[in-house]
Amino acid sequence: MLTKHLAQVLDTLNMKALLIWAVLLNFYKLLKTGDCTSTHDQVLSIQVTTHQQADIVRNMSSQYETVLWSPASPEHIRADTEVHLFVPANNLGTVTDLLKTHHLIYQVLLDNTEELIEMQTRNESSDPRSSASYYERYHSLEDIYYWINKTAQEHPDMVKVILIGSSYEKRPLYVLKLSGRQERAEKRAIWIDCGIHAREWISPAFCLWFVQYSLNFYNLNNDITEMLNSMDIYVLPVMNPDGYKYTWTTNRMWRKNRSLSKESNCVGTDLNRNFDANWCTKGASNRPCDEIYCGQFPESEPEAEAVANFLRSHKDSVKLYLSIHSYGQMLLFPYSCSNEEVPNHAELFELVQEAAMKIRRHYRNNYKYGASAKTIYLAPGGSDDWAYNLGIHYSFTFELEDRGRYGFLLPPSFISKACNEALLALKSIALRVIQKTQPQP
Ligand code: 9B3
Ligand code: ZN
Ligand code: ZN
Repeated sequence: MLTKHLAQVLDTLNMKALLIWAVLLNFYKLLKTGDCTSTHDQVLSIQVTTHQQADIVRNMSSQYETVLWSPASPEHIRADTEVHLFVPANNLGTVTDLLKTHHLIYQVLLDNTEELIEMQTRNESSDPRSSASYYERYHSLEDIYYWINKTAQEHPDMVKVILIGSSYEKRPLYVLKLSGRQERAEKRAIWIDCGIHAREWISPAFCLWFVQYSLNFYNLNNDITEMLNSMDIYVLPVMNPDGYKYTWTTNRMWRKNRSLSKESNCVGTDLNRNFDANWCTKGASNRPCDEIYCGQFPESEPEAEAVANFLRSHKDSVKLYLSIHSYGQMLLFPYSCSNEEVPNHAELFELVQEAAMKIRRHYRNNYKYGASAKTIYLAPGGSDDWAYNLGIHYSFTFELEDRGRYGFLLPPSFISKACNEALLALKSIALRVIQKTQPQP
């Protein structure tokens, strides 16, 4: 009897303790995540409606310690633009106060980017509990170099590694040359580059995905078999190794390469503004501190020069040029550097339209498509425009997933869908280009 009573008393005490504990815990959570006291770096989506608001957000993005995610540069912020802005925790109060003062509508797109970054870099060294394959994870630069070597060793009949140059910090730029087992006299070729921009991690992931798919499904999938039998495929998995490395070690939001400027303390040139296509005109910047800095002169950067040299020496065989970026879900073609239409605009438009339609059907996902200048923004110095002017008249830039939900911090679980979509578009375009460029007997 006594023991029963005692047990009841103890029980109520326990309940009370639990209650107090729960209240304290919630209070603590509130403190940690409360609107104005977030302890996390965030990404805000800001709705810019008027010209004055555009001026404010443009200034804000350059004045405070923030990183513009979309558009790539403040000058592209106009009335009626959706702006994605990364704001470090220590600037969040100031930035959101300013937005509120100017009646700018915003929402928190990502309220804890550190957690997402942790997700992207976790199970790097094959976590045995993870069911995701090697290709459904992001990889460090060292891992990718190791993978290049191993892939070539395991498929000596189909893969050759070509060193095309080195980066500013003297890292090697390796291209994988994929070839089918059928010998043909004059082999045409496809060029694919990934990782021009350091923070666009899905891009190198796609290059790895594509190589793996090609090797596994050669002689099993008709499309890839036909592609590899008629074309050699050159794949550059990371055009900007220094920048990519930097995003893994120091700053996840880095875009440019890592070259030191002579005129200022700022680091990095935008490699996709460094090619010789209306170089450094409107849509690029001559200020070394800007995200879209065009560099000292066209091909001033060793990474851009290496790619340009390789393509110049292979320009007769390369029929299709493809550059992989993120994010935004777009299939783009030249020009970006001019509002002018290229001579085969209609033909290129049909190719991306068909590819986008296939993505819509298979994956229920919408991709925008069209000439870059009209679809994304006017921007000179891009690799696709340069390749086009070199004579590679099937030249494209893909912007992979997503549309801004996660942006550059796309979780690993989305890699397979993003890559399969791009693969479908690539196959669709490549097979058409093979038909169109059939050598005349
Ligand atoms: C930019 C240019 Cl200059 C081009 N020729 N093609 C595509 C783009 C868009 C990418 C960029 O460099 O800003 C998007 Se990340
Ligand atoms: Zn945090
Ligand atoms: Zn990019």
